[in-house]
Amino acid sequence: MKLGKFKRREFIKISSAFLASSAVAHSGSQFLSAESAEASVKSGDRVVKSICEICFWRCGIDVHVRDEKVYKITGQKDHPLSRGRLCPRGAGGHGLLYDPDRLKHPLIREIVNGRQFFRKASWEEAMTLVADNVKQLGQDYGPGALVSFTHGFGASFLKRLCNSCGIVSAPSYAQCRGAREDGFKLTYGHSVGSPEGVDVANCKYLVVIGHHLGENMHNTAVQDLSLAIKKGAKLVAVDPRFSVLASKGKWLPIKPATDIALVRGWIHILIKEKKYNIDFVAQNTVGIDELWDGVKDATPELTAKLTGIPVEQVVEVARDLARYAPNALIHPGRRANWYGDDTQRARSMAILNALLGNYKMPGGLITQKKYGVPPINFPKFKHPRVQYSSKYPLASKVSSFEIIQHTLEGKPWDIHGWIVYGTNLIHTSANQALTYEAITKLKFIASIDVLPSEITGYSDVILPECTYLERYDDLDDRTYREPYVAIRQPAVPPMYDSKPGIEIFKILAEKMGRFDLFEDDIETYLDKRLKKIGKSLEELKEKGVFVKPETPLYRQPNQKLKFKTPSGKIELVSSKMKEHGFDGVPQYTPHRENPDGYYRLLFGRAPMHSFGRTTNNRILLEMMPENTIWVNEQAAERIGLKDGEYVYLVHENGTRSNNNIKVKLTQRVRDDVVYMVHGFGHTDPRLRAGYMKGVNSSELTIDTVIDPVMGAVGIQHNFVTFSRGA
Ligand SMILES: Nc1nc2c(c(=O)[nH]1)N[C@H]1C(S)=C(S)[C@@H](COP(=O)(O)OP(=O)(O)OC[C@H]3O[C@@H](n4cnc5c(=O)[nH]c(N)nc54)[C@H](O)[C@@H]3O)O[C@H]1N2
Ligand SMILES: Nc1nc2c(c(=O)[nH]1)N[C@H]1C(S)=C(S)[C@@H](COP(=O)(O)OP(=O)(O)OC[C@H]3O[C@@H](n4cnc5c(=O)[nH]c(N)nc54)[C@H](O)[C@@H]3O)O[C@H]1N2
Ligand code: SF4
Ligand SMILES: [Mo]
Repeated sequence: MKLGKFKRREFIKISSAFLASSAVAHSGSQFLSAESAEASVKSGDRVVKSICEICFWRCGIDVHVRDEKVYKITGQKDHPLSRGRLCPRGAGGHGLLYDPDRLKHPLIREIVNGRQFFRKASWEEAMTLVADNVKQLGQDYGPGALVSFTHGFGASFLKRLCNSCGIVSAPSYAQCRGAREDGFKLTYGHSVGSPEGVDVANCKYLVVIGHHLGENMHNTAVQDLSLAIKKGAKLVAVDPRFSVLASKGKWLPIKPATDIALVRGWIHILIKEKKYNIDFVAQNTVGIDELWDGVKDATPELTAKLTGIPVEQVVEVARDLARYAPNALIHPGRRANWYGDDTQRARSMAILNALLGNYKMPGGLITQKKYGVPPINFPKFKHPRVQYSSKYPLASKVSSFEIIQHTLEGKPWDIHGWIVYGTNLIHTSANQALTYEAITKLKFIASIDVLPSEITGYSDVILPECTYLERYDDLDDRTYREPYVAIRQPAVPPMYDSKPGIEIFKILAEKMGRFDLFEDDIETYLDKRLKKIGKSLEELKEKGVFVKPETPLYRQPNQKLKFKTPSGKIELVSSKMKEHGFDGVPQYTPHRENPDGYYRLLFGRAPMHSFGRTTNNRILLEMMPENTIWVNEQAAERIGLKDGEYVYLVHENGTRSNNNIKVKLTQRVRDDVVYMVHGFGHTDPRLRAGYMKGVNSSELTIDTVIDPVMGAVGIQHNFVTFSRGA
């Protein structure tokens, strides 16, 4: 294919007839409903131990197979991330496997008489086309001309390929937890990690700020929360919305975007009343005096005025934190990129934890370890590389949002091609118009996905990966409180003409003349890795997971601690922040207020869905078929909105949502915000079950405020109103 053949890359909505016909063929016979998952066990059934991929927690799963069909998925007992249980999404994962809308064959964009469409292609043809474009872009435009966007565990093999020749970025840095990770790293010398290094199960007093655990359903994180509640832990939920978590404890309905002011207020009280852990702070931190200078003005009265939380409650929570310390915790949260000052909010939370002396104490912040299976070192590409350097001085990773901007601007270097694996950039990245414009400028896009998600409609080549239930991936060996290594293995062979990522990237490497980047087959590779720790693939396939015996989590009283910060101590005042001209002590700066008649658009998760990746899953759609817009009852009365009616949402800049959304009137949100679950409202009709069901919040997350420290994309300064007209 000639580069830049499609001057205007149109979104291809309906693919050719074969897709429809094969979908029909599979929809009746292979799709299993939730009821059939209840079927009792028969002799001859087999159980395959593997790892879930419906979200990024990676629980251990037992995949139950009968007559070569997956009929049930349950939680692996011995896997530390599932402990025998799954969340509803993991249990309904076979809804993805048997989704009749799955990508089934490689597809290539064609143009005939001005009409663009996808035609079915062989793997040989599709992969040759990808390899030729990759090589050509490199020749014509030099290093960095091709970049990759990846999300999900399966991306490890693409990373192996790209790390040596291109730029890889994931939306989880710019749009999810980047600011949290960097904020904690600046303070403690290490980030929080995923799964988070927190000992919630043993916590006696837990303050959670804008992290609605229970609706955001990370399996063992929720199990730990239930354990803590059972043991009598007190909970405080700081959220403009009465979350499920808020219903289990104290609700502080904070005015949005004022959280730094609240945390500064708490720091003020702890220092003023000398209720912080004076010994711990003296031994392990630097900057307490400067911290006090920096928060002196954050009186309880001012805090109450800024946040809308009554002064007595501000004081009560601060004192309770001190009373329960060191078994008290300010949870670091997860999706932390909100308002453009998020590194500072994360820093403020990190500092408050330090004052409580909860580091490596029951119920506090903990550090975690890997099981530690050494990697196999493959040779690297010796390509010239772009020296990526972010314009944000303390960015620790590549921002996917910045890469999209670079693509559009053509600087600091030329980007002409994207490889997109496992991330639906259209619905994931803020400011859709920017993404569309960047796409128009590109000469080549290849996407690797399991579903015809929106991004694939803009691609030149679509490579259908088989689902996580049909493939091996690399070993899961990441940090956790109980170090473990787990296996993902196929429960059933790949359906249709789909392939595992490892095969796709091996073919691509070979087409680029590299035969030494991958083993001949994945089983040999995994076995070789496991032999390095004296184990075998056979054993891991059988057990599913190896867990290290007890590793100590807590510190001894007065144990000397060392931190990887410039001072070697916890930095209450950050030397690096100061060095780069930022406040060493987090300050609060007021944010934009609602324009008249507009409501701040907030969003979050629902237990039965993961973003847009499950909103075409028939099993999960049965539990939650669409999202709703939560509107405060009094606010609705003022403007005449009725419960259950469908409305369009209109952004301040005039953009209207593609679809309408059902109104849910409730007392559970403040009257200055509206709230929806993110991930609904697919606009690609190939996703037949999820097409136009509800609204996608990303259509309205248009305005961004970028964190000057590390580039986090704040997307919560978007204001909407309602329209009944189509
Ligand atoms: N407006 C708004 N934007 C947000 C958020 C928000 O709340 N609101 N949340 C942000 C957060 S926290 C995150 S983490 C990101 C998430 O962003 P994404 O990870 O992009 O989320 P998804 O929309 O689920 O897209 C995942 C894509 O991977 C595909 N996929 C699923 N399984 C596989 C697989 O096994 N192999 C391959 N190759 N593909 C697969 C799915 O079909 C889908 O196209 O979004 C961020 N963006
Ligand atoms: N079921 C399910 N669970 C998931 C996921 C999923 O898709 N589905 N995704 C996973 C991923 S990748 C992530 S990052 C996490 C995200 O989970 P969280 O970290 O909990 O983030 P959100 O889901 O965006 O929820 C944001 C919460 O913050 C509140 N909020 C909004 N603005 C403010 C504010 O100004 N101040 C305060 N204090 N609160 C505010 C909202 O009302 C909402 O309750 O969930 C994970 N768990
Ligand atoms: S939390 Fe749920 S969706 Fe996420 S990996 Fe575990 S079972 Fe799967
Ligand atoms: Mo996330």
